[in-house]
Amino acid sequence: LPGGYQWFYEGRNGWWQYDERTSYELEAAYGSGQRACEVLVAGFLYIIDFDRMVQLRRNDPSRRRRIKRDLSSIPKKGVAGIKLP
Ligand code: V3L
Repeated sequence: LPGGYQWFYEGRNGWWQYDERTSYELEAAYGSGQRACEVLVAGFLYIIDFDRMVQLRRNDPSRRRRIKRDLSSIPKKGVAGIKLP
């Protein structure tokens, strides 16, 4: 993504980077000024709320995670559930 940025979602004790395809979807929606968008990840539909900067499972909004757009160089757990070595 431009400027070395990436999208992250919250894990138990750190941040996970979104997979590449979803990152591009988020970046396109965010960059075009949308306040929210919907993505399909690992079989679940999630609402991405850019006002609150959270991800919510569409059929169970109590499944909520913080998200952020940050430099790809920040400490992270891995990418989309695949742990960094
Ligand atoms: N991209 C990939 N997988 C996701 C995403 C996403 N944006 N959102 C949720 N899941 P929930 P630790 C995460 C997975 O929110 O040890 C991590 O990727 C989510 O995976 O209740 O807590 C790890 O694989 C979870 O397995 O809808 O940091 C795993 O949690 C499942 O969807 C453990 O990470 C339900 O998440």
